[in-house]
Amino acid sequence: MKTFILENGVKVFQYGEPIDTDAVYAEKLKQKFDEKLKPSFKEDGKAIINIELEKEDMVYGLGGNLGGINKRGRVYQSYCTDEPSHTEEKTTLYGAHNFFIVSGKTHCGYFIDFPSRIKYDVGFSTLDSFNIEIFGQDFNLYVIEGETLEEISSKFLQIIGKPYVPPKWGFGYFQSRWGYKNKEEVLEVYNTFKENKIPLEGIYLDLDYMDNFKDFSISKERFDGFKDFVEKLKKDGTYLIPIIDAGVKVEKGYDVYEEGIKGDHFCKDKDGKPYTAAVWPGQVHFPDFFKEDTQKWFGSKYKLLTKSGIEGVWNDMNEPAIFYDQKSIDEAINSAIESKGKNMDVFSFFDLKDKFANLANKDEYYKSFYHQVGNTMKSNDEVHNLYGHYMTKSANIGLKKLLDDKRFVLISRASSIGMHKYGGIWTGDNCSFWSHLDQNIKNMPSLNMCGFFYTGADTGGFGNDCYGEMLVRWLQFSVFTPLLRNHSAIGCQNQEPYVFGKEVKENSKNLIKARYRLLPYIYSEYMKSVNNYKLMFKPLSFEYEDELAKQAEDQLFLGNELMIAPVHKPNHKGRYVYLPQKMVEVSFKGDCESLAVKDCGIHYLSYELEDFKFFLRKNSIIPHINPAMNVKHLSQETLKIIAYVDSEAEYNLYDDDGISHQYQQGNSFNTNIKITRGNDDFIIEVDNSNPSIKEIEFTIIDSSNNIKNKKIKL
Ligand code: MIG
Repeated sequence: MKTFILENGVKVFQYGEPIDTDAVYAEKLKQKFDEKLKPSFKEDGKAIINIELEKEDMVYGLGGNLGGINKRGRVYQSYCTDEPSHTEEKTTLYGAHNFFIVSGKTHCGYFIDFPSRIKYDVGFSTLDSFNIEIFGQDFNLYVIEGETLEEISSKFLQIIGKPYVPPKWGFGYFQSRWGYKNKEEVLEVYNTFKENKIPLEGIYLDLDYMDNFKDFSISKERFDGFKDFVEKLKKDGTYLIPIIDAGVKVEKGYDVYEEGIKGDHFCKDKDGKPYTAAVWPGQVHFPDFFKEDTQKWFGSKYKLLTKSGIEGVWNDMNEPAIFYDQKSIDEAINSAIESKGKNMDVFSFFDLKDKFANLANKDEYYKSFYHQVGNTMKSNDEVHNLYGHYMTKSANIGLKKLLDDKRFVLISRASSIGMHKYGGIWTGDNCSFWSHLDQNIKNMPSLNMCGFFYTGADTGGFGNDCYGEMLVRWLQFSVFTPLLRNHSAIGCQNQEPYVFGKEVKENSKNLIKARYRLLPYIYSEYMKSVNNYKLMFKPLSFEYEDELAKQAEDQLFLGNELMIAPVHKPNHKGRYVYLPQKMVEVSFKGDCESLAVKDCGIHYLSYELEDFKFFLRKNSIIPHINPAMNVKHLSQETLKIIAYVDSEAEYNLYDDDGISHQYQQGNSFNTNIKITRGNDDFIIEVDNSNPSIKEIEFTIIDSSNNIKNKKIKL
């Protein structure tokens, strides 16, 4: 064991010879410490860590896993998996997010930097024991100490580096569906949004646009004239975002396949031949994204899309998902043939059925192909969780070059900590279930803790049939999430905001407009979180220590100003909300807003389908603007302010060009607004460097529900 310290005081315990995972960049200085958690190293090659849990301890983090904000009482695994059924017993989904905080009388954060399987039993088998099984003995353990949960999260964000930043248009509303089968159908979606005056930032293109599921190909039959189509929509500020899958189709004459073979870019089987498995295109090879020249090569292929005007992509199936390999499907087919005509006993029947049912994503597949990691070959299993991470790194490198340093939208399904630098993630194939809306709420702060800021779930649910009430409720929450995308699976009920009748259409439209109204705030909070290593979404318990705050798992702070408390159950006309302090309930109805001061405590508040509500914290200010059909058409000329001022409130509205990487050099606009309560009036001070803001309209409420309106020309 070796020990190090990082500049911000984080302690590192190095066991064995860990593989570089691209997660932590901070410089390590040698220093001696006592072990904080003493792993035991087992003969089977695993390492075990055990943390005793006190009754009051809570466990936070673990990113995109299912379960609560408090992770106690469940088992989780880090092993990126294409798991299309997010039911309660599932332990692993698409991400490997190995950061968590144990919080009770004291708080401590831990990051296990290891690229293969880790199993967390958080007080499941034994109530008071947190048992961690690491499937290897070479890893770094980071111990992050601090006085508060916010301090620990912040220190962790510092050592993993700043999250990916999309262009400002990435914060708009996106429509998506697997099964928009041709240009005409996509155009119809675009036109229907227009006719109904529902804002639309872009449309995601799923597998349907490709020629035979081939990466970097466009179907001539279904998407002829792709470039003109892309450019035409873009003129109006509407972007198309095509999908790219991890596997490259094995097909003679197909350029990506041929180049991949020639350049030795594919993962190898045990005999050193390109590894073959089957996914959407049938047989595929997987690019070996662990090799730098493969990252560069694959990244450069995105040119086929960027040259048509594309400025955003989504990377899918990069766990990597495998439907079957030849050996396993042959075995299944052979046992079916052998059983033909036989009187099978029930167990043989189940065996046969399972042979087919369990073909996808078998453990043995991941042990049977290899990556070049430095100078050695490692089985995918040994470095499994880095595959999607490096695919997204490859796309990031490629797009940055191809788009001349312009920002782009890039999201990935699989991820591990470190990938947050290169792209965002969506939370995969959820369903149109109320419990999955609830899960979406719980995931936001956990994902933030692990560095994933540009994230959101498929609004309305991916699998199963959505219906009007559910879509509206989902939007009432997801209009706050940085990635806002309504996506659904082929074969399910369509769930565009206009398909469920007039009322749902109007309500959805108002909610999407509310997103555009709040965009300056959402963007500002996103950028400040990135720049200052802060969480954008926080559980209430990060600031309040009372029992009700700790249990409030369906309410979140967004920045320091807002608290959100969405309705996530059917047939409700409102909900109980816990206010840990005095706040103002803000309701947007159409273009008007109403404000009401609420005392600290539990309230039953009405929240109807035509409402949009959030809570403004005491002594806080939020900005908003008039909505528009997309970011290109937004104007900040008149900035509007809602403020709840008891004594003094201040807000710094961050803005920048929204398209370049200039923000990294600190090129930004700042509008600092300070409101102080004087004897009989409010004193307003504005310090503004944003040339696009010409006037500010204030609505200020005090603790006695008195409202004042003011206007300032700049
Ligand atoms: O096997 O591309 O999570 O968003 O629509 C399914 C089709 C493959 C999984 C993604 C989903 C996408 C779907 N993909």
